[in-house]
Amino acid sequence: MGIAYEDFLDESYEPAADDLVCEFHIQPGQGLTMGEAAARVASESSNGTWAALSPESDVRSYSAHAFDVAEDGSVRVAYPAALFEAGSMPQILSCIAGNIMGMKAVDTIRLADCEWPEALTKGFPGPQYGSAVLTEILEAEDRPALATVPKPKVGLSTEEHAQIGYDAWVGGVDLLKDDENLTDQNFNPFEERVTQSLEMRDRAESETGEKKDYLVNVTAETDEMVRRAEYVADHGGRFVMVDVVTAGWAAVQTVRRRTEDLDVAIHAHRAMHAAFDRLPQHGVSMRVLAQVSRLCGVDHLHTGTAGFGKLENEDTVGINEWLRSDLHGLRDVVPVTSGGLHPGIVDSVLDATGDRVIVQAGGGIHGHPDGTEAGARALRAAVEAYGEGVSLETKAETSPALAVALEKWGRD
Ligand code: CAP
Ligand code: MG
Repeated sequence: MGIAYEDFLDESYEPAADDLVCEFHIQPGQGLTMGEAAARVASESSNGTWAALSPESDVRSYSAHAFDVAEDGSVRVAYPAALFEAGSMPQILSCIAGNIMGMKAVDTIRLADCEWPEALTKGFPGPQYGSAVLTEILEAEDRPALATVPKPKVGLSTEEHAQIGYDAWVGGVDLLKDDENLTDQNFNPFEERVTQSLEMRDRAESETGEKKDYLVNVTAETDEMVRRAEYVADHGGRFVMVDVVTAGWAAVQTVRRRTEDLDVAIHAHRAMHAAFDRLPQHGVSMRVLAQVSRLCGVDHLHTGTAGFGKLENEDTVGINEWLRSDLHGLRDVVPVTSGGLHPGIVDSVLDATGDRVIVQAGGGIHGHPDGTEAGARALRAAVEAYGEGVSLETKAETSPALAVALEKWGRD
């Protein structure tokens, strides 16, 4: 029994319950119809190749099926669960987002969405806490949690960094966060930063009576990243931050396994996601990167500001909905809204994202004309106004810090 390209197209295919079903958007390569290009995608991402094969045994049960081929360029491909090593994200991605990304049979190809069957999902741990962090580790029952990243991103000394953390915490922020390019440099070494910042956290906690914490960037080579996560836990930290795309999914899986015993939650930053998702016709969508992040087990994930702020975002609202939806019993993930955010746009952003999110601002706090503490006060007032159903302008009448922020940055 042979396997040739055309064997992978099956317009009448009905996916089985255990199939991983992927939606691709493709632009066929020169001279190919949609159906021909779709068949090649299904072939190369499962068990076919450019040459027709005649294996002795029947390997067809491991073949993918391309179906629902639409002239607008969308196609669904169903992969039998047996093709995959459940629990290995690199193996799964090598199939569904591997060689096909560079095949000449398609001019462009976008992995837009996946439907994850229970058979694969159960190989992954999912988040340890998910939205339970908002109440189990923090005290953000009835409002979004607030986070801030000191700016300038790099170059501050350890003392300056810890002091900024303290100012932000007492101003009303819940979480200090390291920036993605701050790891272990000479001007602000990792271990010193952790101990000094956590000391400041304890001080801020006892002065404000609120729970405060620190999202420590542990991103590094995998063994070192695990060592850093242990260091954070040993010194009383309850969160680590991992830059998940640059670190790689295997590393994220390792950190998740290790942090199970450490009882620390994982904050996922997503630097470099735009290399995969910015061009809408090609690559891997942020929706799929978010799905992968949840399976691998992060507790928070940056998903953008729904079009407000400084960065291009893809489908923040739909992705947030997916992160909160049921996935065969895995915990949810808290979306983090960030990137050019300031008090004057908090209400519009929260209208789009909902309020079970972490609101993160760097420049929108530290760029406040009266400094970090006032900036934190302004952001907290803006978020509280939203919860109270009061306009930012009305709230600013009793919050001078918010009034200054609105004056400085306006409302968009
Ligand atoms: C935001 C930020 C975050 C981005 C990441 C920055 O700072 O710290 O890394 O939000 O983007 O360095 O740009 P500002 P996203 O608040 O000063 O803009 O959340 O979209 O993944
Ligand atoms: Mg940053």
